[in-house]
Amino acid sequence: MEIKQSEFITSAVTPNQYPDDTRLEIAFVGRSNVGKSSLINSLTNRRKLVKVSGTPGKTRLVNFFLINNEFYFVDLPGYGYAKVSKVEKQSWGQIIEKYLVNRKQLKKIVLLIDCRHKPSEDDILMYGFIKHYGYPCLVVATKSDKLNKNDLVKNIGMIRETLNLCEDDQLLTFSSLNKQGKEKILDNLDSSLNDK
Ligand SMILES: Nc1nc2c(ncn2[C@@H]2O[C@H](COP(=O)(O)OP(=O)(O)O)[C@@H](O)[C@H]2O)c(=O)[nH]1
Ligand SMILES: [Mg+2]
Repeated sequence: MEIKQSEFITSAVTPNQYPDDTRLEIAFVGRSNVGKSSLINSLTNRRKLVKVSGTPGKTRLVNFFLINNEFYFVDLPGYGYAKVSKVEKQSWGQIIEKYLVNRKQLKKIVLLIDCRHKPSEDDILMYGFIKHYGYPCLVVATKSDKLNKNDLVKNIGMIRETLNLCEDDQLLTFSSLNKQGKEKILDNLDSSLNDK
């Protein structure tokens, strides 16, 4: 799949603000600073479709981008930012949950994990959430340029194990610096969009 066109459509908090559309969706989620904006920009060949590392943890919005006029990328708010209050954490959970409940056009969730670190409690909860609602998941281990090959292989195993990844869910690595893994991720998303 090649992404030729990408366009910001809207930011939403509540479901009545989501686009009134039945086109399929792929959602992206992960802790803040994991490289989510950088991944979306790389996949869409855009430098600034999504803002990279502004104030971490400050965006509590679900952002919809129309891709190739065919489907949406949905950028979910990042989590795990240490300085947010309990109330903010609750509102984050509610925003995510409202989106995940019953989203028929949602074909896959891309969960981003920094390849250098063991998945956090929040990452484990998020993966559980995704599986609870029954969505297929692609785990992307980000910032692969930061590790040598041996350590990367080792950490991929560790991430799989820590998340207790089910057999159907794939894990791919990615670097926004050298674009390692970009084609495989696009192929993976393409097949999710095309299987009926
Ligand atoms: N070395 C390296 N740094 C990255 C990579 N992806 C993102 N970053 C850096 O990590 C920080 C957070 O990136 P961003 O995309 O804004 O993360 P987000 O908060 O998850 O949207 C920024 O300083 C990026 O330049 C990567 O693949 N390799
Ligand atoms: Mg971001």
